[in-house]
Parts: sequence; structure tokens; C-alpha cells
Amino acid sequence: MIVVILFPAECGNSVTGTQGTLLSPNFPVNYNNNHECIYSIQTQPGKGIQLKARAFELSEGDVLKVYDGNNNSARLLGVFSRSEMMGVTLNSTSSSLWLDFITDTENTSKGFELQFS
Ligand SMILES: [Ca+2]
Repeated sequence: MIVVILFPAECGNSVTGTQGTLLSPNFPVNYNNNHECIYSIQTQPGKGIQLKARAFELSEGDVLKVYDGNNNSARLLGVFSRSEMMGVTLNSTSSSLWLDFITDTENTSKGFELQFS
């Protein structure tokens, strides 16, 4: 059975399904300083995940790290700040993605809206 998650995950959530949306905390209102949010995505075994940003706006010093697996020791697919993830499509080789959103002590921005499928 395929479970489709239609509601967005919040900070620190994990989602299981073949498509969905991930939002930064408070999106589209600015995220907070000194945050670390972990998102994990799990799709069907044997299937990869494609991840794209519909919106991506981080302040310098705040980063989103994307790992190809189910923890942060998996292969790093990319580290993104400012608007660096706009126009980028990430493809996992595993059936999970692990995202680590880390904000520093000053300056916040709108954050991100990511779509996976
Ligand atoms: Ca910041």
C-alpha cells in the first residue's frame, strides 16, 4: 500500500510516502535563530526520491544539508544556503532522504518549501 502524505511536515518530522511537501518552520514567515530541524523522507523500498525547491530563501550562515539515506552519516547530496537550491533537482539513490536545517544566531529569512516525489 502506498501512503500519500498531503499535509506538510513540520520541524523535526518524518514523512513516509511517494510525494509530499516539506516546509521550514513558520513558512512563509521567517524561521527562528538557533534552530536545528531534521526532516526524513521515506519512500517505497527500491524507489529513489526526487527533491526540488518551490521556494528557497535562507540567510547567509543558515544551511540545509541533504543526505542520501536515513541518517547524517549517509552520502551528502548537497549543502545549500541563500537561494542556492532554486533550480536544483536532487535525486537519491536510496529510498530515503535525511535533511538537516541549521540556523545560526542572527538573521533569519523566509525559509523553504520543498517538494519530493
Ligand atoms: Ca541566520
